[in-house]
Amino acid sequence: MASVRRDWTRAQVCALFDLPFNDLLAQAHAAHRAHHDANAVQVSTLLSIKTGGCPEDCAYCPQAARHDTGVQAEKLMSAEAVVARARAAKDAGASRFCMGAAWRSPKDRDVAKVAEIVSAVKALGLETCATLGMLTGEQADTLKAAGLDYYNHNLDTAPEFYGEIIHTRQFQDRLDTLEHVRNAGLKTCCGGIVGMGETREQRAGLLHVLATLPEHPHSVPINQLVQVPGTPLAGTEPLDPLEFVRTIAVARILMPASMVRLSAGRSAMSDELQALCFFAGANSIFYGEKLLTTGNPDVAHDRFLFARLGLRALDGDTADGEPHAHLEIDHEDPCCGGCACSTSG
Ligand code: SAM
Ligand code: DTB
Ligand code: SF4
Repeated sequence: MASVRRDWTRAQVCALFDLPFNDLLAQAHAAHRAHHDANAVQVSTLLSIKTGGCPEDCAYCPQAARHDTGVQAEKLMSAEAVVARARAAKDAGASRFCMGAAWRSPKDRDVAKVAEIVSAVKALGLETCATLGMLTGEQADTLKAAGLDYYNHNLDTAPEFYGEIIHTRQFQDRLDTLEHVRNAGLKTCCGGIVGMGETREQRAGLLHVLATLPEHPHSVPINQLVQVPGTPLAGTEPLDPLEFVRTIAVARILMPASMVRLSAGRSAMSDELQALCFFAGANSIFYGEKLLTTGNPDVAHDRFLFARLGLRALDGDTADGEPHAHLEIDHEDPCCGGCACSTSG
């Protein structure tokens, strides 16, 4: 089995990006097969438990209060309402439930409320993930004690590009929270966004930081920018789709044992592009018709795509031990017919 290294140099990461496409994909797919079932994909469902009104100025984000995007600010949902959504996600086939909140950094009383929500969702038998902004060490401990499995906190882009995208916090703030999360014994979910006008060198820079953290993130979400009107990044030149595949492939080679998530942006991708991403090493997706505030492919469409590719949904991740039982997906399911896909009726 290919070894898991944390001593990559940035030049080595750039050299991977520059490989001929077929050589890069062959190397990535071999790394993928050495560490994972190549036909199994972990599925997470996202819910925005506290929406909009965020004081940060992340240029990509529809939830920043200062961006006029039409997102209505809503306060933290009740535990009962979140549990109802988590139960529905589980019934639809998700194994992990990710709860997102548009906070810069939650107050201790917010964390206490989220801890209650986490315990209730965990009791359904789902893996739990939360993304709440910057945390203190004590707050991370509180969430761990409540049964939280994963904390999502993205580095989002290369250190040298960060200041062009976000002005209200520093790259180092993100690294500090990740340290608190690791120290609490939580699993980390950490990745970034591509298609924000960064260079290839900067995409390599983001992956280089991720692959040289004190431990590789358990999950690495690779988001393609969802361009939302009213955000400063709306109108950015879209990334070449094959460059997106390269980014997935390089992430897979650098962090071979991690789950690489084909994250935001799938609604704008063809099935064929997603298939190439799965071949390049993506083995996790967000499943369900909504991300936080923007759309995601229809569940029926994803089930049909899985059937066409012979993919199975994983019940839990395989990154840390035994494979888990597979969920049933009916391979006779037709596509929804309601979406614009080329395979619907
Ligand atoms: N406020 C918390 C934070 O920033 O960590 C948690 C929620 S925030 C919405 C979670 C992540 O969503 C961001 O780090 C970013 O990677 C991703 N995200 C936000 N807007 C996006 C967009 N328009 N396209 C792609 N990813 C986006
Ligand atoms: C991640 O890396 N991507 C997700 C999740 N972690 C929280 C969020 C994507 C958000 C896309 C824009 C929206 O729906 O508001
Ligand atoms: Fe706030 Fe998170 Fe959006 Fe940044 S990405 S504006 S911190 S919700």
